[in-house]
Amino acid sequence: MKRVFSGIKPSGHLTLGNYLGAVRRWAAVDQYRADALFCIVDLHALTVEHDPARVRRLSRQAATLLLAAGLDPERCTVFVQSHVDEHARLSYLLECVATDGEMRRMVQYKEKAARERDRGGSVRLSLLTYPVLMAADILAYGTDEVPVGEDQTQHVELARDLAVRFNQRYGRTFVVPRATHPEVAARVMNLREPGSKMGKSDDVGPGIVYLLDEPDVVRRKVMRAVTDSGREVVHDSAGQPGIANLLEILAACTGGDPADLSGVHASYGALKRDTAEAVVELLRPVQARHKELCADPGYVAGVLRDGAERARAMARPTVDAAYRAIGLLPAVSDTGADTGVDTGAVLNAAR
Ligand code: AQP
Repeated sequence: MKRVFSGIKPSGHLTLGNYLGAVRRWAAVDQYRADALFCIVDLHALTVEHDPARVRRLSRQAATLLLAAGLDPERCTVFVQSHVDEHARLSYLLECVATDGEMRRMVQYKEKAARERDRGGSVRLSLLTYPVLMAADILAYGTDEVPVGEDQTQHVELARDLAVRFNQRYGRTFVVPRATHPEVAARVMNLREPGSKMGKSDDVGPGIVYLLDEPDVVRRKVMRAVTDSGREVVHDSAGQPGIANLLEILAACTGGDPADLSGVHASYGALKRDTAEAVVELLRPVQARHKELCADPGYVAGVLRDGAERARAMARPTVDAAYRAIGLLPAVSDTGADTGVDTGAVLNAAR
């Protein structure tokens, strides 16, 4: 069975972009077809200025929403990154394989660092290095596939590069993963700025639909989406990015193809009305289940506790093998050879 790993960062409230680009697929497809792990990657939320109480609150909320979206702890492992030390342990080893130039080329680093500097703030070192931590998140589990939105492609490529490099230098230790994306809505754009991704930590709030937005708030945001200067409702990402974004969202909500929706609506207003209603209906069951789960925080905490235990047991053999492969002396007596790595056995044990 394939191993799947993906994560979500508690850096803001979950958005429609998170749902259509990642979470919906995790719940509808990945947990059924693979041995799947889904992680609240809380350490990644510390790479920019943060409020500790808010990160804690958002971590709980993200976990509750993942379960509300349909992740079933009987079928997949749901856990919090900081509960499993193996992520940080492995991250340091991978930093010893990655290069500084490689990190500085990361688009998200360049964009976020520029934003921090514009605000007059300082750039945390972790903002530069977190893609290595993300590689560790993925590689620790012998992951084959990483279901993500398009924005994460470069980071998964880095994980692949580091896995290949490590294996070449120190012996085959890691599975080389690959990213998978949804066919539609792999990059949902901000409704007010269709040139920018709908990101949960963005400043342009009115252009972001949050999973917990009330129906009327969703309607208002969609009805006020920026449209383009043309009048025809056609799918043309380059010429009409605002309309193309709405068509992608509508198609993703209704299970269609955005190109097939070209010409169906007589006006921008009609498209917006249909899109708003489709989003409201899509979110309705998630919001209802979220409300139920909020009444039972002990259940969510239990899922996370069990998930962390399972995840630890899955990650430890691979991370221990990487420690031995790279040349670190085992803390306890080890009967293995000098390298300490029986790579085939480790890869199998991790799966
Ligand atoms: N707009 C989006 N369209 C499609 N997929 C998206 N994802 C995020 N935004 C979109 C996918 O959701 C998963 C979790 O994302 P994340 O928590 O890593 O990042 P974020 O929601 O984009 O949050 P931030 O804080 O605003 O992060 P940055 O600025 O780093 O992007 C991922 O699979 C992601 O692809």
